[in-house]
Amino acid sequence: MPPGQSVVPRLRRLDLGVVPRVPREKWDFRVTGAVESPLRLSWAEFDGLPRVRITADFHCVTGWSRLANVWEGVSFREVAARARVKPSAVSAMLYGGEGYTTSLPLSVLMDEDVLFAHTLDGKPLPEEHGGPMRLIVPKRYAWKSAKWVRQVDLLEKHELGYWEVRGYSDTADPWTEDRYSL
Ligand SMILES: Nc1nc2c(c(=O)[nH]1)N[C@H]1C(S)=C(S)[C@@H](COP(=O)(O)O)O[C@H]1N2
Ligand SMILES: [Mo]
Repeated sequence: MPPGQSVVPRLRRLDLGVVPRVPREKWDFRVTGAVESPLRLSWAEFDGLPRVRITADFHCVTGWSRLANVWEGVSFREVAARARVKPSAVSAMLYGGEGYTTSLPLSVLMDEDVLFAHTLDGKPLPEEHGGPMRLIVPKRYAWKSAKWVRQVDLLEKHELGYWEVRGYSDTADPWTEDRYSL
């Protein structure tokens, strides 16, 4: 366990208090910015992409960890390859459907355990935990795991997201208790 964390039996819901509810037939997922082939995927198209499954712990900066979550979804790598990310891209901004943002360097996102997850513990991802789809970045504190992702924008210059501009660490490594940037 990373220092300062304690185990909880279930994920606790933590967000800005707004759940964006989008019917599957209106849902889309866009990949924009520094890419050769911008993508706009319908739910059916996204759901049809090759799947990966990982088992990973989830560490919230407020001190709880839920261990051994089984996430299934589409790897960031897979999406990046389909959009043909330009060599000039250095990072990406993730947009949650309710206005939340977070960003990560491309080198972190290209890790094989980073995925756009639509399934948790064998069931469709519950709405309050980011369904129909969220990012999962197991090696970072959970605010990097954006819920309700609708867009990923590839950047040629790194930018900060919602919590990162409010004093939370941009690197967010649980193992070094890298919680705050102040
Ligand atoms: N879209 C969106 N994603 C978000 C957040 C949010 O407010 N909006 N909160 C983050 C934070 S701070 C945490 S701890 C996790 C919590 O995920 P959970 O509610 O599924 O446990 O979601 C992260 N992703
Ligand atoms: Mo959090």
